[in-house]
Amino acid sequence: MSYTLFHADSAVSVVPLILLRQLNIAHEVVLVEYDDIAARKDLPAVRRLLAINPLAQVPTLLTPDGISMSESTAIVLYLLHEHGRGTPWDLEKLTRAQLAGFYRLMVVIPAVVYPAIGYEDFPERYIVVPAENAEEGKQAIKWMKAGGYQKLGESYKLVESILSDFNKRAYGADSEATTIKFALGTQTATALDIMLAVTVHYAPHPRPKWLEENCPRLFASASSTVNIPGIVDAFRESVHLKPFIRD
Ligand SMILES: N[C@@H](CCC(=O)N[C@@H](CS)C(=O)NCC(=O)O)C(=O)O
Repeated sequence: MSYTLFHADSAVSVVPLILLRQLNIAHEVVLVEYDDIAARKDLPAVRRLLAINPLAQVPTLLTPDGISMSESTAIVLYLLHEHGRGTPWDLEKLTRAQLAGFYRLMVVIPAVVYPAIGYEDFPERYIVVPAENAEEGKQAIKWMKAGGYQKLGESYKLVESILSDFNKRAYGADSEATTIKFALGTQTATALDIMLAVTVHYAPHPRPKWLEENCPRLFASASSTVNIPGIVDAFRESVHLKPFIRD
């Protein structure tokens, strides 16, 4: 029995997809269309997904024991726990300080950044417009989208400030001037870098310019990760995840 990953092109499920590949874990991918799951279309793959996750989210991962897992951070931590020991992705390699930064950001991303993506991309999901107020509803959705865009920018700037503060505290004030390749100042990428490398693709438009101008540290470390041989393939395969590829 192997893992089964429910995955949609250009979705957050690219994170566990990269990790499954990096850790050489046997897995099957069930590809779903994002629009089909959002519309709950009556299709075999969508029915299979709904049966194990009522929110029909990607990623959803079925473990070899038949346990359904959602939430990218939970999935990443589980895969590292089960298969990461002794690999370049082993969390044992991190210092205490790096581990603190790792856990904080692994939760901040899905708790703060991902919801803001939804406010901007799908404002209509968060507002119920009575039929007789259809016109005002359109205006309200426009305002909600504008507010979502603002929140989205704030959430990326929050990640930038956490990275900047972390690096100053962990490595001293001069660390700003040194070239730190990966988010937590490690020599090789961590699973957090994979998470950030995917997350940067949903930053405010224009991408990648907005991120480079507003979040230079995040931009630099995520661009390094996107372009790692073996990881870059997952971005090349995706329709919308190309702006950070260097070539
Ligand atoms: N907090 C979740 C977010 C996953 C998520 O919302 N994924 C989106 C695609 S990027 C999704 O499946 N949306 C389906 C829907 O909302 O209907 C995680 O970190 O895995």
